[in-house]
Amino acid sequence: MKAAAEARAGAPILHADPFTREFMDDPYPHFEAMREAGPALWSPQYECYVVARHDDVQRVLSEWQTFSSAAGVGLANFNKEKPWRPPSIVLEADPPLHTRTRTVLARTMTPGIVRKLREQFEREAELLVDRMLDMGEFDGIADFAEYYPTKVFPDALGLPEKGRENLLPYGAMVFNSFGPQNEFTQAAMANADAVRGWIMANCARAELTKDGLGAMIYAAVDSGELKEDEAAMLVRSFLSAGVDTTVNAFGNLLWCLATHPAQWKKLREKPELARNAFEESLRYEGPAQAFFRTTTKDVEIGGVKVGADEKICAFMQSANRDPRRWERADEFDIERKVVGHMGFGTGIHGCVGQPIARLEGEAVFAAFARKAATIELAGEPKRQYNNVLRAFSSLPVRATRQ
Ligand code: OVV
Repeated sequence: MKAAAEARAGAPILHADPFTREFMDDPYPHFEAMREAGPALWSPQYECYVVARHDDVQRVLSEWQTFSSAAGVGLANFNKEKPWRPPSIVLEADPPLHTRTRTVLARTMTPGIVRKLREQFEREAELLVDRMLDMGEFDGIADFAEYYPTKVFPDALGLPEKGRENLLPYGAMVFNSFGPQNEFTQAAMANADAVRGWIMANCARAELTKDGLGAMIYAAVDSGELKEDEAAMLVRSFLSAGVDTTVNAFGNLLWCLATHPAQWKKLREKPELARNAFEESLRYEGPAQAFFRTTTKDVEIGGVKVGADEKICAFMQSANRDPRRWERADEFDIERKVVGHMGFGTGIHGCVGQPIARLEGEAVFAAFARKAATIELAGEPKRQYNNVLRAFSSLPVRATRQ
């Protein structure tokens, strides 16, 4: 205990509270101050370390032997606190368990499978964009961003139609719970039992279609790679990680385009830039702000000595704006070489669903680029406060046809 206190004293103090409205309204000056203060900061409020520079975030997310996920990837340390739900067997796990479960998940998202999904995803994207252009004025969140990832992705999984309105509340529970138990987490947990009940019930083999990605997970039970209850947990991972993230990626990119007319013009002229525009939005205004790790041993981060069993918050969205890594870090540029962004994380836990996320983003925003002439804000966007997701609750947009 004493050693830990001394080690902590070596790190600059983080005074800002990342889990407040004030911080979330404009996190970027805070990120800059965090990066400037040093490679690893200590938050006395949350009793955790914070890394905010690109190189340090990349290192913490890459060295899984030292920076473990098994004690949870939120602020809560599962070595000391009971998790609010049974831990994810892929996200909140280290090798060898993680290797086995991730292998099964990755098999459902190979290039061959993505190719088969493409036609359906593109058809739905056209319908969605046509509907928005018919409306002329629409809410970029309720009408647009929330629609598609709660439709095509669950369809691809083979999830029943009934009850899908539980997906977004569950996402809010999951992502807020990675932060402290503050007002945002408490609000998200208001209807926790009913939401959780629906999620778990619909992860069962009997509820899923025979031809979806969910059924592929259960095929790994039949081949002896997973137990039946592990398959349900991996379907739960799809539902936890695959909906709220893409919803807010869509909302954030729509906001980027509505507020950066020169970039919108470029995209309109070259709809084939949609894939890179989506990628750049994950750098510039990514939905997933941060994940935590837990140290497995004493370690040094840029001269700061960190003890074992300490929580470290890796601020991915700060890494994405670090001028040490990016030229014109605070400019949204859809033609930028954006490889190396932390929007999907990195390392063994880097987003396993990214092929599907990219397919969704490309399908929808290429359709927008082909069909729309103008796109602009029609009112003040409102922020959705979430401990980990950067999100809007409402985004009034006006768009006209080409
Ligand atoms: C990446 C991510 C976010 C949230 C939940 C999960 C994964 C999960 O595996 O449950």
